[in-house]
Order: sequence, then C-alpha cells, then structure tokens
Amino acid sequence: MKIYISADWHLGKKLHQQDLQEDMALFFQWLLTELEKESADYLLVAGDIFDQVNPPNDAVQQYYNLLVALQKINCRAVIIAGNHDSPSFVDVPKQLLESMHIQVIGSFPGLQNVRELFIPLVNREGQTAAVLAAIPFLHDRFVRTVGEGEGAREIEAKIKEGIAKVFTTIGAEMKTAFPHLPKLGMAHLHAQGTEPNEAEREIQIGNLNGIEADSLLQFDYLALGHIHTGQTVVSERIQYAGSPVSLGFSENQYPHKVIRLTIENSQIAQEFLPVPKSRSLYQVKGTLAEVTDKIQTLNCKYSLTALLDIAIEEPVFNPAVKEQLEKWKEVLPKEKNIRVLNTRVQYQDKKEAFLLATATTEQVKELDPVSVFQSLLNDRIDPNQHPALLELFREILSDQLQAEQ
Ligand SMILES: [Mn+2]
Repeated sequence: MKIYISADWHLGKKLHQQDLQEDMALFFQWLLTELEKESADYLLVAGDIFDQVNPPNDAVQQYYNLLVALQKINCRAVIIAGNHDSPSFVDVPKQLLESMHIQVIGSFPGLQNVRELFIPLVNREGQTAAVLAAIPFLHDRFVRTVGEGEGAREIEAKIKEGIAKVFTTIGAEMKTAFPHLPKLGMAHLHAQGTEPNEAEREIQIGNLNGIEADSLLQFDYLALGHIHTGQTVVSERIQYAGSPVSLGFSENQYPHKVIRLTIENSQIAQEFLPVPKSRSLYQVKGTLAEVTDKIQTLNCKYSLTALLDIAIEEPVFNPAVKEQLEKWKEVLPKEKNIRVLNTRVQYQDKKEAFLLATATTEQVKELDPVSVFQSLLNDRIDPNQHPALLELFREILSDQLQAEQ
C-alpha cells in the first residue's frame, strides 16, 4: 500500500499582495500525476489546508477541485484541520466526501470518543493494511477545563497535559482495538525540539513551547503538520512533511517535499519526494550600492514570476533610494520577470533623516502615506510586527480612499 503525506497548504494565502494560488495549482498538478503514476492508495493531509478560518471562495474551489481529481484516479484521502482551519468548515461536507472515499476530521470528538478518529486504511484489494488515528488540531477548548484565576503559565501547562493525555489515550485504545495492524498517526501540533522559521512565527498563533516528544511515541509512524520546514522529530518515525511551496521569503532556500510510505507485510518504508520548484522568492539587504549589485545577479529561473523583497539600510538620508526603488518596481518585471513585492528603507541617523524628509511642506506633500507610516514603524516598532501593521494600515487607507471617492 502506498500512502502520500503532505501538510500546511495554506490555500488562499497572500504574500503581501501576491496570491500564491498558481504555486499551489502547479503543486497539485505534479502531485496528481505522481499519485496516478504510482497508483497511490491514500493521500494524507496533516492540517492547515486553508490559511484562514474564512477562506476566500477561489481557495475553497481549489480544494474541492483537488478532491474531485483524487476520486477520478481512485486515490482515497484523509484530511485533518490545522490551527488555521475552522473545524466546523472542514467537517461540513463530511458525509458528502465520505461517499467519495475522502475522510475529513475537523473537530476533536472528546477523550471518551477517540475511537471515532481511527480510520482503517484499505488497499486496492479491499484488505485493511494499517490503521490511522487522524487527530485534528487540539484547540484549547478541546483539551482543557477552565479553572478560576489561572495564569498564563497554568493554562499552558494544562493544555500540554491535556494534549499528552489525548495521545496516551489514543495509543492505548488503538492497541486494544487493532492489536495486529501497523499503527499510524496524523496530527497538527508543535513538537518539542523543532524550530519554526521566521515566516511561521509571523503567521502562527500558537504560544506553546512544544509538546514533549515522549507522549507522541504511540505509533509505528506519526505524520505531523504545523512546522513548515519538513523535519524529523526524535526518530525517523515522527516526521513533518512541511509545506509543499515557499509561503514566505525565509522558506526559499528550503527543499520542499512530500513523504511516501510503502506498507508491505506490516513493514513501513519511508521516502522523501522533492516537489519541483516553480518560483524564486528573493530577499536582498544592504546599502543601496550593495543591493544594486545583488539585484544584478538575480534571475527568474522558474515558470512563475520571481518575487523580491528589498531592505535598504543607509547611514544617512539618501534621496536616491526612493527614486531607485520606484525604478526597480517599474523595470524589473519587464526586464527580468521579477516583481518587487515589498521594500523597506532604514537610515541609521534617524534625526537627520527626519529633518531632511520634512524640510519643506512641498516635500511632505510628495511623501505617500505608506512610506510615512513605514518610517514611523522603523523608528518605534519591532521589525517583526511591521508586515502585519502595514497590511492593516493599507486596509484602512484603501477604505478611506474609497470613502473619499
Ligand atoms: Mn499550523
């Protein structure tokens, strides 16, 4: 039996203003070809199907179209909700999808009902070759009873304890219910000992420091979602598949993959399949001169337009910076098929920069609201918070502009 594992699709995600739908469409195309060629029995998706609890319609359509394509090639699927997914949204089409041999698990049914999470995995000859515990993201409300006057630390300890209890209960019940079958698990959580990257810290709400890997050792194999850079946890039999495409600039260097498990005579073999790259995400930093040199070496190497993030840091205010950035925004898409997605400018001498920038009223009028807001952020706010605040500012600004029209 052949089982493919993927995770963290984040359908509907926008990187600044750039939609990543095309990236995912190319991944799905490649994945479907692979599943069909290999006569795959199952596709497992370990959560964060969507980027938001209320995904946009085109992201929902992309998801359902994939499920239809899976059915056409006779590949079954099991899908769990991650922390970005709405449990009820994932569960709504449960019965409809079951008729297509696709199982979705959005909500945790409670410790008393963990057997509802057990899914016997059936091969093409109709034999049960393994059993899977499909454990959706364990929201706070699923695993913790609220006590009076609890502080953040007690709450965190209770959540961790609750999650560990879920895993040990599932482990024990699985052994009783399916003593002779290989036991697989799938879950969406932050396991201790793994390092989220920069983009993950930005987009994840999770405040937990990670679940102790010991409590996760209930299965012959555990497939995890949540950490975007695929990695091994403790042993080869606990794996993060990672997201199949780069969802942030910091994920560009990382080789994306899907996992293939082959189960024969109760033996589980694991392979990693690299996902073909379809887009470069470049990040360049330095003085204007350094950035200029670096940009000259960049090329669009793949089918989709390369995306560029520029961070310039100059010792003192330099009026050439803004001019050059505007020029790149105009010229790079035409000349190199590279789109400038985000720019940041920082001057070390803040006092002088401020004086120069506001020297005359005329110059103030020439400044656009976003760059004024950006310079305010540069002076006062932790850089990690800039993207989110800028996005909010742009939203307010566009509402305002529409109201004025
Ligand atoms: Mn997640």
